[in-house]
Amino acid sequence: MKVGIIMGSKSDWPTMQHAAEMLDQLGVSYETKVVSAHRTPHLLAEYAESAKDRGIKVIIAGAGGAAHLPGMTAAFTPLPVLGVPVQSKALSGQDSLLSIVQMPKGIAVGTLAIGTAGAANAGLLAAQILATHDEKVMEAIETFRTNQTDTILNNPNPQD
Ligand code: RP5
Repeated sequence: MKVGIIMGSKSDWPTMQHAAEMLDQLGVSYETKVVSAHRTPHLLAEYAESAKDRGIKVIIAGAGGAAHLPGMTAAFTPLPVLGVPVQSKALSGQDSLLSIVQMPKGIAVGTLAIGTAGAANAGLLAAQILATHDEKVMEAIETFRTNQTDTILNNPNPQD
């Protein structure tokens, strides 16, 4: 598996499945797992510390509320970590976004948009990172882009 998709709770899956779907579309292998920074802190350490040796190249971490998961994961691994702020009920994901994006200097987390767009783009960005060393993935991304552009150009009328 090239990408690890982790999330703080099973309740994050409806959001995080968009990252998985994007990777499916681009032919990139991945694993999925619930790993909570708060509820399973030892599992988080074990997962992040072992990820590189297991062959994972990029980690996508989604969490909501006081969303420590991406930052703590990044603290335990030198792999690139992409954080997805899950849309929380109480604060619509503003809490998740600020928790993930405001990393102090020295430990980097690449933060995506709140919700499903962020999750899909995390899958896309993970594939783009892999594509720098994988010509097949690069071709899949270029095809994805071309199809996306053609779909819009071939359907210019918003009323159709
Ligand atoms: C976070 O708390 C999870 O990432 C989730 O977004 C949020 C709520 O979790 P549940 O109470 O639904 O399990 O840790």
